[in-house]
Amino acid sequence: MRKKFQALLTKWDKSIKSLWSFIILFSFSSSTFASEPKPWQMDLQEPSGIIAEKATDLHNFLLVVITLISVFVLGLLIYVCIKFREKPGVKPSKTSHNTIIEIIWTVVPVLILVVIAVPSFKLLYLTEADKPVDMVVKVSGAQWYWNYEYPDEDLSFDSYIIAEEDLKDNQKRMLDVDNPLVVPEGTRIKFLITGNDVMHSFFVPSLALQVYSIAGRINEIWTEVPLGKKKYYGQCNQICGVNHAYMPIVIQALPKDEYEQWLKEAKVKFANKIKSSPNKLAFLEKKEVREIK
Ligand SMILES: [Cu+2]
Repeated sequence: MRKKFQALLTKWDKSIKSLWSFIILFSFSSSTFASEPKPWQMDLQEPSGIIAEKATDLHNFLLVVITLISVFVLGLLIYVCIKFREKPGVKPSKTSHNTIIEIIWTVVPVLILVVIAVPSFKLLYLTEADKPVDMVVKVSGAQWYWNYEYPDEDLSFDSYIIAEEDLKDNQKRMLDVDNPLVVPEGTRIKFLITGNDVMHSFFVPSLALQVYSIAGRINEIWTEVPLGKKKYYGQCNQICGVNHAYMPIVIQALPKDEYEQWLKEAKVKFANKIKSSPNKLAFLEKKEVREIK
C-alpha cells in the first residue's frame, strides 16, 4: 500500500515537473517575440517597460488586499448566519448600535484606502511625469483604422487590419496589421493621441498604454519600449462603430540599425502620404479600402 502510494507520488511529481517545463518553455518562446493575448489567458499580459511593470505590481498588491477583505467578509457572514440562526427557545438579539464596532468599521476601511492610495498616486504621477523622451509619435484614430505620424521624420501612414483570407502563416487573426507602428528598441516614446471622427482608444496592454483618441484634442502619454526585437499587440478599446473590432494596433520594436533601414524604406513607400486622409473609408465587410473623392 505504502509502495503504491510512493509510486503514485513519484508519477505525480514527474507529470507536474513536465507540465511546468512545458508552461515555462511555452511562455518563454511566445513571449520572446510578441506581447499578445493568449487563449485561456487568466492573468495580465507580461508587462514591458517601467510603467507596465509598476502597474502590474500594483494590480498584484490590490489582488492580495481584495482577497483578504473578501475572505474576511465571507467569514463574518458565515459566522453570523450560524451563530444567529433561528433556534427554538432562543430570543434574538435586539442590538442595533455599538459605538466601538461602528468606529472600527469606519476607520479601518479609511486606513486601507490610504494604504492603497499611496502606490496608486505614485504610479499616476509617474504616468503624467514630463520626462525627456527620445521620440514623439502622433496617433490618430479613425473609423476604422489608425494613422501614425512621425513629426520629426515627416512621415505618416495608415495602419489597417489584415483580412482573414490574406493572413500569412505567422500572422495573427484580428491582431496583425498591414503597416505596424515601427519604433527603435530601448526607447522612451511620447505618444500624442487624437481622433479623426468618433472616440477611439489607443490600448496596448503590455506597454500600459490606454488613452482616448478624441477629435479636436490631443492626449499624451509616454512609455518605454524595452530592448529586444518584439511585437506589442493592442486594439481599439472604445466602442467606436460597426467595425470597432477590426482596428488592431501593432507596435514593432526593432534594433536601431533595422529601424533606420525601415525608416529609409518607409519614407519612399509612404512618400505621397503627408497627412492622414480622413476621406479614406475602410469597408471591411467587403474587405476593401476605397478612396472617396
Ligand atoms: Cu475605434
